[in-house]
Amino acid sequence: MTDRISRRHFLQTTGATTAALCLSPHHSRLPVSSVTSPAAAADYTLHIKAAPIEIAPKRILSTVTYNGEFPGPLLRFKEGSPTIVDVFNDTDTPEQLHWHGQRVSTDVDGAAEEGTPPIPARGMRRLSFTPNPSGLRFYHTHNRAGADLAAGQYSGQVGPVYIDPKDEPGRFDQEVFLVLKEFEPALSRGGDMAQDFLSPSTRVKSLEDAGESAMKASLAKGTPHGYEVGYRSFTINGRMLGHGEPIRVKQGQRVLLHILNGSATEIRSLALPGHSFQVLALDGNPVPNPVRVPVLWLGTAERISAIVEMNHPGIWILGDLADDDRRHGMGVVVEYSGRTGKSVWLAPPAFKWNYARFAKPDASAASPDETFEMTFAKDNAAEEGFNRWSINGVAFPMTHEMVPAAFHLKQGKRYRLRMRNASDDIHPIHLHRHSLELTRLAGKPTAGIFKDVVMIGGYQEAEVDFVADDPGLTLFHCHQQLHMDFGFMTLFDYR
Ligand SMILES: [Cu+2]
Repeated sequence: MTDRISRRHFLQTTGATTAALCLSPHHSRLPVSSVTSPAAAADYTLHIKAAPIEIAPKRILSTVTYNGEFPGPLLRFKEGSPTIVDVFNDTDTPEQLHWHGQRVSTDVDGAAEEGTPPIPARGMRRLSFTPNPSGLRFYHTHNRAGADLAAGQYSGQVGPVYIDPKDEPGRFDQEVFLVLKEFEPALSRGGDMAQDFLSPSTRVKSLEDAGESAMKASLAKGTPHGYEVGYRSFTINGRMLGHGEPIRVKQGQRVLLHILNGSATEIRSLALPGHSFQVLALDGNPVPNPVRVPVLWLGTAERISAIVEMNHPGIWILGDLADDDRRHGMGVVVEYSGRTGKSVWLAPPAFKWNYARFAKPDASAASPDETFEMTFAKDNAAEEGFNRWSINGVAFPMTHEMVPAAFHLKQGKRYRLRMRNASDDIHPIHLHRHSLELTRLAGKPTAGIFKDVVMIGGYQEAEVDFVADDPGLTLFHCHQQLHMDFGFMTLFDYR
């Protein structure tokens, strides 16, 4: 990368103007605000395009991908070194590419709601930005899918980003990136799946009463449950369990796993029989207390970086705890050298997932300058059979028009979001372009865990803080595609 940067610098300083880009009539859109020098070479080039992907022998799907691959290529950046990425849209639909977890401008971030220009159909955008903060990030489409299960993140538009920090925490022998993703979605009226893996599990009676009575009233009117999405096939790095390359290890190795839940809608879990995970980072951000756990849980769009000490030789399945999903592909084989035979799955001991486990027990968070209350509610099957979601009673409009911000920030101030979930679903809540510090989970205070997606349990409360340090419209939403597409969004702006 050093060579390319010095070449770019050379071209800029010598005033070279020769366009290195192939500007066909289809590739005419170059937004001025994000252009550096047309003569500079891009560090990465992405093509959004439909392509066949083989998830198992003779099981070939067609989906929209980055560069014809699933997952999209690993983009590796150096913290603080400016980069250029050219994104070509080879489809007939305008696209948004979101740099999830990075602190970038609204012009680059990739959210129409913030005013990011689209990557035009059959056109391109050159994106110029300084990658930060370091750690495991990712890129994905930010298009609304609505009822179209081929669009948005139901497609194959997901790829990992790793921003190399100045100092890598933890010694390791091998680094493995794992992208978890389901394919072949379908709608069902199956109601909600119970999910009781979060700790603390304290529910708030008033939220439960409100949610349950709203649901009862809706069902009493004869309205069926709103649509949910299920999947026929499950993959890690685009291959169903048993059909990809195994993770090949040697006894005594320390393997650093960078795991990304690339799902549009699902929460995932992972265990490796006989092994534990030492969690170094959540959503790419190092945790204060990197303890070992037997099971990992990741809401939609969450990431975990964890070390596994390979000290239990055999042929094992690193897989999802849900038997049905694992049998339909959600797993990858871990193979010790010199071992042969069939891969083995063993269910792990019962274990509850608590983010605060990775915090320093006595840490306390700074006081906020202002606190915003937010109540999340579900209006059963209210939008053509889909559940409609609201924040403080307002469902984000499903239009292409820009919507005014509901919350107003002052630069440099610290804000607390007191989130109250009046539904029985777990919501992976995401804030664009900022980091969230977890300050209270189901009534228990905590501090020092920084994330960009936070799961809030059914009928639970959680509090998260952020510092308004990246001016511009800032999108806040549930990352579950069915929820964000049907109202579960709002905007912050800066005064
Ligand atoms: Cu949600």
